[in-house]
Amino acid sequence: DKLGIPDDRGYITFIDPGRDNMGITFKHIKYENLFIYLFSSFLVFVMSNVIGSLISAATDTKKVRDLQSNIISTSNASEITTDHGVKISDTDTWLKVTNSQGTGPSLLEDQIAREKIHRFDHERIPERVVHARGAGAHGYFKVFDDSAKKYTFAPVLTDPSRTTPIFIRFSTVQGSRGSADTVRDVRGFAMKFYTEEGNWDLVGNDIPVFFIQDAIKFPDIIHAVKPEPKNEIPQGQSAHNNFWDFVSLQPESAHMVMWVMSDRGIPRSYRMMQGFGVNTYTLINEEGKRVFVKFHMTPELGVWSLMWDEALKIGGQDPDFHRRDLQEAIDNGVYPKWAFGIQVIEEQDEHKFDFDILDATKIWPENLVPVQPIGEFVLNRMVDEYFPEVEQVAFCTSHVVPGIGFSDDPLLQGRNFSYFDTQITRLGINWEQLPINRPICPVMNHHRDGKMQHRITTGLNYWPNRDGVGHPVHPSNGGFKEYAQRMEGIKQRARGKKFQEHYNQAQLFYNSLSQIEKNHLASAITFELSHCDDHRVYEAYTKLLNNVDFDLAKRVATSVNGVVPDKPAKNNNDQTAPHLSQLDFAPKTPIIATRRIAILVAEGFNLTEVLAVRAALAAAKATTWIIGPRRASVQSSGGGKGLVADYHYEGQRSTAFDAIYIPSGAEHAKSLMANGRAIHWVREAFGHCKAIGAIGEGVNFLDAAINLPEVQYNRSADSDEVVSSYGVVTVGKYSPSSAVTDALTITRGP
Ligand code: HDE
Repeated sequence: DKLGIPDDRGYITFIDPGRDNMGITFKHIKYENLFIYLFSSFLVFVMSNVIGSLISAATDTKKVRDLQSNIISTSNASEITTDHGVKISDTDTWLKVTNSQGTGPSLLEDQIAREKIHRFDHERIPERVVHARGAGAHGYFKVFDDSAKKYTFAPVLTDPSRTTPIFIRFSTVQGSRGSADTVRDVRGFAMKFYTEEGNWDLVGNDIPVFFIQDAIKFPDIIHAVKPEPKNEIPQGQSAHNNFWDFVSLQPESAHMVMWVMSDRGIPRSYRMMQGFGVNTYTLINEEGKRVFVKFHMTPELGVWSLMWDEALKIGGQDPDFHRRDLQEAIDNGVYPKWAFGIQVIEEQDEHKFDFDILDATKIWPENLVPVQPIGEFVLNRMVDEYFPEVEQVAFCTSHVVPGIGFSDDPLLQGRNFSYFDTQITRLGINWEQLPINRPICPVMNHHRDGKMQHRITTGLNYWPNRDGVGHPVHPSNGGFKEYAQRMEGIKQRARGKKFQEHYNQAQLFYNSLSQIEKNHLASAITFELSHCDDHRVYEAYTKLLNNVDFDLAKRVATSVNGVVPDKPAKNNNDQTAPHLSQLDFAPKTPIIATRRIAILVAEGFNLTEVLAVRAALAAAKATTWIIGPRRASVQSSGGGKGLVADYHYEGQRSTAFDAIYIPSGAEHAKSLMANGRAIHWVREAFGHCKAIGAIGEGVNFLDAAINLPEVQYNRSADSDEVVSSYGVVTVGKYSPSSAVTDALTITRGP
């Protein structure tokens, strides 16, 4: 009723159509500023369209264009045919010999029905032996400058004029293809760079170390963690006897176990995870000099995790939580972004450290070897079809490009054999010809035939040949050349001397965590060992834990009937290192972009206020969802038309959201108070440490639901002062002042 009429303070409210994808925004600004506002809106409109077209240019990478030639749309070819191209007149009825009733035996002669069933029977391929469940997206990679030139001549890492198309597949390790996303596990972070010099696969994880030092142990650790062989239980979990049995007998896993049991094991989003190449690789520069390198990916949004209780619940409520989250962010144009960094150790410094730099159970602490940011990458395009892209993408650690090489890291050496091999079982020998895997640069060689050969190559198929075709390329013209490494040694099965020490860095990691993270870690190990019923297992692990930390071991052992130590098994020298605690990654200015905010409403809520808060949140690129008593129109105060709820209270749980906002409105607050599910909504969110905001009568509801004396509220109906305690932000009266909207756009804390 006040639209377009300046109020007594000279403010005017008007509808601003289409500034964002919510369609309508209410604006409330000073009358005399109206012209400036509209002019600036026009500029924003023009600029966003210019930026929009630049973004779509970046989405359209050379790899995306390459894939287009394989895309067939069902919408522009509406007629159905057999695989051999004959049009089909009936897809619903098998050819039969019918009696007078129209029934009778089906005929094998029906080649159309046979083809349909055959094709269906063979739709599945073996899932990955590990990392079976995953999600993937396209994007691009760019370096900031040529600062890495002193280490490598690889243009992908040194040429700032290049935009390299990438594809990333995130995954869990233990569960099968249909398992839940939010289980406690390591996450795969596998990157394919489609460079002009060939594909470079950086197959990493969200944790910088690994369970084992030597690749020959991989089948053992995986057999131990996977569901137990006798009954295929448990799915998507390491909380069972066999896993803890193995790690108690394999102390080199102690460091990695600390990481997986920390909050890193239950990320909030793939977009909020660090990535690590884990293994030690090498870089070679134009002078032929070699350095050791580790690769780091650091998310712009910070490194955030779920609470364990949330993770458990989401596992049932939305098993696709992380997959959906990636899709939602990309669909909303808030593209996930990471900085790309390298840690470098000169060859002559290889033995300078008290750990072996080739041991994948060790990090290179950043106080000793800082990460140098050299570039960034963005994911900006979801796949067109899951199977041909995410399921058929195949990574190989052995795929490097000139300027990048391997090291003698014994885990990497074994991986370099395993990945190619496993793709043959999964996809067949010609897997590199699949659209998602084929390089964007020319491929030419004398490999031939094999199942599902797609190329038709004319000419000679061996080298040397009389035509001189398909010839090797000199390194000065881009031919791959291995680094000439001096070698001398004894052939034996052995591990390096420094590979024998297993607890220093497990301790370093634990020491570097905040108290909250330590508590979570202790609870996680307690949960896991509580699920082991063989006393030999939980006794052995609690005993081992005392080598990491005395207090931790005591705490866990007491809870799980383990071996409670009376003194530390190993001195704790209290050493810490930067960037091991997730808190070190919190963005300096909190970012609310892509966070999901639930607006809890009942009949009689304050619409103007909800629209204003919603617009403020949308401007900060958060998404808002109306949760109401029914998924239909919910009236606003004074019987207004209100809004259509996105979900019924029962249709979504608080676990799917990062924060909740409860608007004012007397009737609405009363109804919420009388609704057990609504009360559960905010209690659960509070228990999960989420930000909760309330205004006016919404505060009364909040107070009734979270009846804790420690939480302070602003209940004063005429005060717009923001009171914030325990993540609960309240204000008596809504005003369009920035303090209120700023307060409501806080992200949740750690
Ligand atoms: Fe893997 N790993 N791995 N792995 N790994 C596979 O390859 C293997 C290891 C990682 O999204 C398999 O294509 C061995 C470390 C990711 O498609 C297989 C060893 C790291 C993915 C394989 C390791 C990883 C895989 C199964 C011990 C972090 C998923 C399917 C030496 C740096 C890639 C496949 C995707 C997948 C073998 C250890 C990461 C069997 C032998 C360490 C992200 O080849």
